[in-house]
Amino acid sequence: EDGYELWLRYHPLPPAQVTLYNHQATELIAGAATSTQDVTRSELQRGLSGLLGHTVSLSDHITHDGAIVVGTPGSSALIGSLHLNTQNLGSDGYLIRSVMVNGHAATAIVAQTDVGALYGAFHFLRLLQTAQPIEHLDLRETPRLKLRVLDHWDYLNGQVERGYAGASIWDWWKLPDWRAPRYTDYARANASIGINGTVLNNVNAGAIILTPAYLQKVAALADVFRPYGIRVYLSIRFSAPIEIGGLKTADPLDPQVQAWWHAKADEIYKLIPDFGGFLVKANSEGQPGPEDYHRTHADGANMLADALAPHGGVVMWRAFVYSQKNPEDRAKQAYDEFKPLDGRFHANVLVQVKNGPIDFQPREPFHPLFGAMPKTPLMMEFEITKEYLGFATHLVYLGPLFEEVLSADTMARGNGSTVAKVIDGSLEGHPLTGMAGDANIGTDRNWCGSDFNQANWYVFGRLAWNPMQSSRSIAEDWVRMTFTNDQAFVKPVVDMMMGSREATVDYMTPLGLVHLMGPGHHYGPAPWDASESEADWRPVYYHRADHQGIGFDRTSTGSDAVAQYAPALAAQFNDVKQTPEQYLLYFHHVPWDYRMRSGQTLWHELVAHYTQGVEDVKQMQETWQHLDGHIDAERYRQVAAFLAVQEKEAQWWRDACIAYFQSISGLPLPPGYAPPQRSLTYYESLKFQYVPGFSSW
Ligand code: BDP
Repeated sequence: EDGYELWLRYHPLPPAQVTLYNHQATELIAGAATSTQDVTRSELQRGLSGLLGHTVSLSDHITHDGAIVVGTPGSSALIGSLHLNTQNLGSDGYLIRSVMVNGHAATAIVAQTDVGALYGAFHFLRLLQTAQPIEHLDLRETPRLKLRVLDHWDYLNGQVERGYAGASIWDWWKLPDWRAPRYTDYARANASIGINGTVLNNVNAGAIILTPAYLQKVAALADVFRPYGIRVYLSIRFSAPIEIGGLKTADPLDPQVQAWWHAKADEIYKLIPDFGGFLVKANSEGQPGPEDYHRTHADGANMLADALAPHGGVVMWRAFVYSQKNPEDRAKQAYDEFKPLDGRFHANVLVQVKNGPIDFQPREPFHPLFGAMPKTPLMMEFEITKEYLGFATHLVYLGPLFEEVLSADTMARGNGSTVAKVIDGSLEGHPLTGMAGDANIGTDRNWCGSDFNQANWYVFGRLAWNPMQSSRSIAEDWVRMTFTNDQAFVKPVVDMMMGSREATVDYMTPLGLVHLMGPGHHYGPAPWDASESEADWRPVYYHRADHQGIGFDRTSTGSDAVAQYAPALAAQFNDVKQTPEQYLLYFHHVPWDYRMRSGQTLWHELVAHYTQGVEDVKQMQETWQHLDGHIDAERYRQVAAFLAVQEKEAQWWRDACIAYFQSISGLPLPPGYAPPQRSLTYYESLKFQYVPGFSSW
């Protein structure tokens, strides 16, 4: 098996399971009057016949016990006659109910819209795939977030920024004439987890995507995705009116510029009536933006929003601003620029905020903008691709990272004001809500560069549907669907996944350290590095280790970044004793001999964490070794090989970081800890060329 099927792996279930399910899957009653109904019906046919090993016949009325009926009251008289309460299901929700119809037991998958029914069908298949009972069903699901979107960092030349799974899956050259079958499988996978939007191109956008030839290509993709309830969005270049419009300016308050964007929006919607809208990275890392004209982010976002509003489109305006405005502490910039703009954005703008204030690190505190802009819908941005967490080869399940952020308490409206409640709109009553994930998808046969990376795409979608879910239960579903229901496999693998992120934090950046990765490419350790042109791209800027101690002082006597959090949290983070130790060096510069809660010195614990990270990876390898034979050899072997890479690189991380920090602290290793295998000079001498996702753009 090569992993292409992802979690939609409809292989025959064990015979005992099939016998049981056969009673509840005797026939399928599903309309095919619309394209969405059509794909729903074929997915159920494909899934059921794959899982049960025989074709489930189609019927237009119920003739046996065990029928499966799918659709909406509006499109099916049979479903209408069931009088199920479909109120409040909204556009995407669904019911799955065991019902009696004319004396026959049946399962009804019912929604108000075709897309809702499609989501219900995928959920029903998941029940079979994960070996759940299906005879007394009473399920009701509605998404908590409206926009559930993948952001592709794909360039039109086929490269994927921070992509570790091959090239871009969009074959722009052959579009619009050739619509690769893979696009349909991509849509199926996304719809199966509720993803309903895709931004096709990189946030570092060129203007070309907005030219007529490319819009035709975009429209072809939109046609493929439409039956699956997926809208396309585009990243736009703010200066496009100059580059492809022949204007002299891109000033958002200039009437000609406004007219250009209005006309561009009209042109797009003529081709793509359900176009989603624009994603914008402006005045960040060299991108153009409204500040080039002394206008604010709100001026820029609103100008685009006004052009899209007549068509129902939205603007996702990123808060990831990053320039040399806050040299003292880069962590503060987004809050400083955006907080004053709260209330100034038009109704169809979402401000898209990365989960943490630095940049998708293995661990950092939640972004202080969450809870700080009550009048603005804030959209979460997670990075699914593992730019800072070992690329494709390290096994790191991101569910616990996402869950940690979503369940963090902003205290914006007292206890319980979690980030999840900020982004689902419930805290401040926003109807427009969303979550974006920077995709980890490429042309590799297994889509994501490794089998376990698929779990990160999966958990993102499931959490975007409901950010209150537990990442463990999602991992369990994924393992069952992707590999097997064999409990002897499921339990240890889920445990391994759940511990994998903490292991990575330990061998890369424990105790609140961030951004120790190699310059630019972000591969491997380089805590010594000071070569980058910008101060806040350099690891030494972040850890600030000196002979006395280590850590970034963000307290009131330091950069005062703590003040960007709600007062109760600010007070907690300001106090070294109250700060959770996992964020210690993020908020405080602490002496090497500082006593930790364990009674050990900081230096001792730092070494202990680095060492523990390596031990944990060894443990993961051992767990996997015991599982040989439970799954196919092809996937088994690749995971085993990648775990060996991870072990080697965890050791490298540990040794390089300990060697470097020891050269600064001047302290001996605590007793019982092995010295680094090589010298600091050796680790510093390592250079990397053609690193994936980086070197060629
Ligand atoms: C950084 C990545 C860079 C992205 C940037 C962004 O290194 O490639 O362009 O984020 O999100 O983490 O805009």
